[in-house]
Amino acid sequence: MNLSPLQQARYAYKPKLPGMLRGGIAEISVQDGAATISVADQDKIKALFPNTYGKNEITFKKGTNTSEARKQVVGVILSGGQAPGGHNVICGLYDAIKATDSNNVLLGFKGGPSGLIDDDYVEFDDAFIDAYRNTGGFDIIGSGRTKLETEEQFKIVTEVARKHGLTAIVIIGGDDSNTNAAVLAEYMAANNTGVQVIGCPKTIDGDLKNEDIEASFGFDTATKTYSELIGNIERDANSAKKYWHFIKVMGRSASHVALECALETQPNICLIGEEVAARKMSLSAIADYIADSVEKRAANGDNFGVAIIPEGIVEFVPEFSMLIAEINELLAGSKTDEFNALPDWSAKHEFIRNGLSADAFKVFDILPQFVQQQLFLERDPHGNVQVSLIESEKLFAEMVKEKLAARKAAGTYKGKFSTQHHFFGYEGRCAFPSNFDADYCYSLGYNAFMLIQYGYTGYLSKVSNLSKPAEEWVAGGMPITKMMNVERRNGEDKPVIRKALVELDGKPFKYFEANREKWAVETAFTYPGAIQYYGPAEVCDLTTRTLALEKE
Ligand code: FBP
Repeated sequence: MNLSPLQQARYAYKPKLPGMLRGGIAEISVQDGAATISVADQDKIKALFPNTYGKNEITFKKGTNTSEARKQVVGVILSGGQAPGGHNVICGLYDAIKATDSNNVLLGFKGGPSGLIDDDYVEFDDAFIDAYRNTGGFDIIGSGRTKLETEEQFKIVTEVARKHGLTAIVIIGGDDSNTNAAVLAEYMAANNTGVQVIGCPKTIDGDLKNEDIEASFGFDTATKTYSELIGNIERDANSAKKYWHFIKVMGRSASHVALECALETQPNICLIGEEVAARKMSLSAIADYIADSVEKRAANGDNFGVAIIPEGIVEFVPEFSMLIAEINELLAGSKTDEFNALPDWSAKHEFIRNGLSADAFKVFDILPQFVQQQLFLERDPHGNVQVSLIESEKLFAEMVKEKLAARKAAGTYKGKFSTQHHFFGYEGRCAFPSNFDADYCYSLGYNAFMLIQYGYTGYLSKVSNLSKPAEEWVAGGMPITKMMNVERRNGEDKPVIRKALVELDGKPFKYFEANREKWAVETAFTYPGAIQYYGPAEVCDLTTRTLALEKE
């Protein structure tokens, strides 16, 4: 294999563990905390999880290891979208397993949760693991989005576990995957299989966090990668002084990624989906808001700027959600075939005009034609609109252009408006993990094994106090049921981990809100530069602005 110099150097990097996990397995003891209850719907969650509900939170500390010595055979899966640091979770898990007993075994099930169903696995050894230390990506065993949720799937997993003598399964995933980890843990306990299930909090979207989990892994590296690119674009914009750049950043639903990038780079505009929903902003109001900044900057002679658009934005616009719901209805069942058989776009447009309510058609009608067509042509296997494919960065650039043309005609705006468009998503999901993510992920994996060794199940591996140096981090575990409530999903009440949206009264948003009017008019760009792996800790080990502000 050809290795880049950085890859070789990163192999040698020794991730930092929380102080309490340093000094060897024999010196890690456990301290029981308070019993837990779920964040809401306690009676319902308790009834659904009779074997795993209400357990104590726990913290590891230095002391004599009192866990029972037994051979451990652990299976691990990566679930959902890639996030930098996933490899290090597996490396930390492996190191703790082998440090406890070299006869212990770690199996990696391939391609995500489906690997557990298909019994497609690899047994890790030192050489295998060493080739992935401190690297980005999930290619060590691959990932997938199959959901482990049905009784039938659980029976197969139990069979696979029995075949390999698995004592535990570690699920590295987001809110949905960890919800499924809790359900699997309950099933395994209820059926006396002896298989423990532990989750690890992953997602670049940053929406798996709560009073216990301070950050999901991958958010740090992904936002730093996007912020580097956005800073570079800002500098280009400020050099050329001729383009407005519309930059969409990933985050399927919540706007944490966009907000963090804005805090890092101070762009002229950053939309926050949660605010758009709270203020019930229309598409036209959003376009006016951006056009105001363009106009004010143009009055100062600055015909350039940068606007950050979160990937999930359109779903937060109430009128747009209504339009999507009507389109899904309009093309339900055989009507898709009828629509597809129409000869051209003008016939299709007529079909749409006749099928939508007057209000929905009004919204449809203000959309640029390429977005109108995207709404109808790119559909998921269930026939639903694929909102994530909508090029919202182009949509808003186009709508702002129309607003400015009207303002020019009215004589209020005299500037020039040329745009460039970008989408940053996949660029950040497999970057070499920052020191923070390399350390955090390794710690999560190492800690996950301590939870297994001490016999816990249905717990999320928890490492907190993350805004402090790693030495001061606190390692422990939290029953996943504590983070759950009941929500309506696909017409059914389901126990799920509550997704964390941007809090409009939280410190990160408040800081942004207090500064954004200035940023909208002045050129207050900041240039974070590339992630640094070697050098002073205040440059290399810095965590996100979001976490720093939350922990202020
Ligand atoms: P997870 O929630 O699984 O961590 O994935 C998040 C994400 O990176 C989103 O930001 C993005 O919308 C999505 O995955 C894209 O994934 P895919 O290419 O599978 O649609």
